[in-house]
Amino acid sequence: MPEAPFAELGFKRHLKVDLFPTIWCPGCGIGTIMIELAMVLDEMGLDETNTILVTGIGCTGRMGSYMKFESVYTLHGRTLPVAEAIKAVRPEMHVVVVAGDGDTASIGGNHLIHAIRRNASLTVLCNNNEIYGLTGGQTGPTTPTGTKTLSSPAGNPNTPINLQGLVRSSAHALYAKTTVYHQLHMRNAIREAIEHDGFSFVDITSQCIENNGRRIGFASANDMLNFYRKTYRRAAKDAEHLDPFEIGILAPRPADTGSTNGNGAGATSSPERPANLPSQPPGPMASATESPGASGSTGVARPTSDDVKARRRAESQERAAVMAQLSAEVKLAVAKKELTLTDALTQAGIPIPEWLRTGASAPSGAPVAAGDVQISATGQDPRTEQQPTELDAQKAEAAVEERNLIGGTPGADIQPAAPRTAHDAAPPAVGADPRAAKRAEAQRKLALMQRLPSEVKLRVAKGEITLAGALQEAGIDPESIA
Ligand SMILES: Cc1ncc(C[n+]2csc(CCOP(=O)(O)OP(=O)(O)O)c2C)c(N)n1
Ligand code: SF4
Ligand SMILES: [Mg+2]
Repeated sequence: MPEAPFAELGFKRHLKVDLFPTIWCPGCGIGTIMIELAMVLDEMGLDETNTILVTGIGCTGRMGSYMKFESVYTLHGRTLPVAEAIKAVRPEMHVVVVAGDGDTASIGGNHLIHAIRRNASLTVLCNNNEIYGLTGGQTGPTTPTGTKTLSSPAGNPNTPINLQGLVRSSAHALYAKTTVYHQLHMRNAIREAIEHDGFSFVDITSQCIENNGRRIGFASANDMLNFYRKTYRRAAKDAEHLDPFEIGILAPRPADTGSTNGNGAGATSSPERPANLPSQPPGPMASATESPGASGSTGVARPTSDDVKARRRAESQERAAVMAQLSAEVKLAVAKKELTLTDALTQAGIPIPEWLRTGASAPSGAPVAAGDVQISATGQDPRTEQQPTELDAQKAEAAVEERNLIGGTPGADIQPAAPRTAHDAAPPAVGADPRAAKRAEAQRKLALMQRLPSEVKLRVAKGEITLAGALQEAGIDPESIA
C-alpha cells in the first residue's frame, strides 16, 4: 500500500510546518524525535487541550517552538520543577518534557533525582546526543569515556552517568532506551511512557552530526544512523535490565518483587517505615521542631504551640480577673500606665498574685512589684518595676554601639542608620576591590597599546608577541604610563 504523502498525515496538525525548515542542522536527530512524538500524540488523540510541553535550553529545547502545543521554554536544567508545578495545578494534563542530555542529567541532574524519587507523573524525552550540542560540542554527562569533544580533545576521561540506574532506582518509574534509527520502537516507547501513570523516561540516542559526529569520525548523519542500526539490539521482552547497546522498555517493577533498588542494596522496591519505630502522633505536628510529646517516640514532653496559647489565654484571664476587682478610675490609670497594676492592688489592699509578684509566667511586659522576690524562671528581674522587653534590649545594644534604632517595634529592622564605625564609612580602597583593580589594569594596558603602531597592535592581539615584548620593540617604557 503506498504511503500517504506527508501533507495528508494526521500528525502534521501538531506541527508548525509554516516555520519549516527548522533551525536544526540538516541530518540532526531532533527532527525525527519531534515527528515521532507528533505521531504518538496523534495516535493517542492528544492535543493542545490536554497536553503541555516543557522544554529546556539547548538545540533540543527548540522543539516547543515547532509544535502546536502550549509549551514552556524554561531555563537550562529547570524543566522538571516547572513540569512538576504544571502537573500539580493541572493534574488532568499530560506533561511531556523534552530536553537534551546536558539539560536533563547535568545542570538538571538534581531535579531529575528528585522527580524520580517523588514519582512525578511526567514523561521525559531525553534527546541523548551525548554532547552539549548547542554550545559547540562540549563533554556532557552522557559522553562515553574516551570520546573526543570540544572540551576534551584528548578524549573524555570520565565515566558517563548511568541514566538507567538512576531512573530504575525507583520501582515506580518506567525507563526506555531507544534510538533515532529505531523509529517504530521509539514510537512505542514514547507511547508507553505517556500512558504510564507516574515518572517515565525515554532515553533516545540521537545524532548530533555537526558538533559531535564529525569530530569522532562519522562522515554524515546517515553514517551515524547506520552505526545505531548495526550496534543496537532489542533486549528480550521480559528483560529487567538493558545492557549497553540494547534498546527496550523497562516497565516499573511490581511492588512486592523485593528486587534491588538500583543502589546495589537488596532493599525492597518500595521501602516502608520500619515497623520497630515508635508509632507516630495521631495528627500532624504543628512544626518540625516540635517533639511528638508523650504519645511519640522521645518521651520528652515539650509544650506544643497549643499549650503556649492556652497558657497565654489563662494568664490574660487571670489579669482581667485581678483588674475586675479595681474601681473604674484605677483601672483607667493602670491602662494608661499612670499606675502599675501592683501599686493599684497594693493601694486597694488586694493580695498580689504569685505570677505578678515573681514575673515567672506573667504576660509579657506586666509590671512586677519591687521588693524581696526571686529572679524569675524566665531570667527577667522581677525587682525592676518594668520587665525589659526585646525592644529595650535592642535599644540598649544600639546605644552601646552609638547607632540609631530604625523601626521601634520588637523584631523590626534594626539595621544601623549610619555606618557603625569610621572604617565602615570609608569608600572601599581600589586595591581591596579586585574588580576595580582589574579595570584599572585593563585601562593601563589599553593606554600602552594605543602608543603602539597598528601592525604591532595586531600582532599583540593575535598573540604573536606579548605586550611587554611589543613595548620593548617599540622602545616604550611601560612605567611612563601611570
Ligand atoms: C544556566 C545556564 N548554563 C549554561 C547555559 C549554556 N548552555 C546552553 S545549552 C547548553 C547545553 C546544551 O546541551 P544539551 O542539554 O545536551 O542540549 P543539546 O543542545 O545537545 O540538544 C548549555 C551549557 C545556559 N543557557 N544556561
Ligand atoms: S548542533 Fe547538533 S544537536 Fe544541534 S542542531 Fe546541529 S546537529 Fe542537532
Ligand atoms: Mg545534548
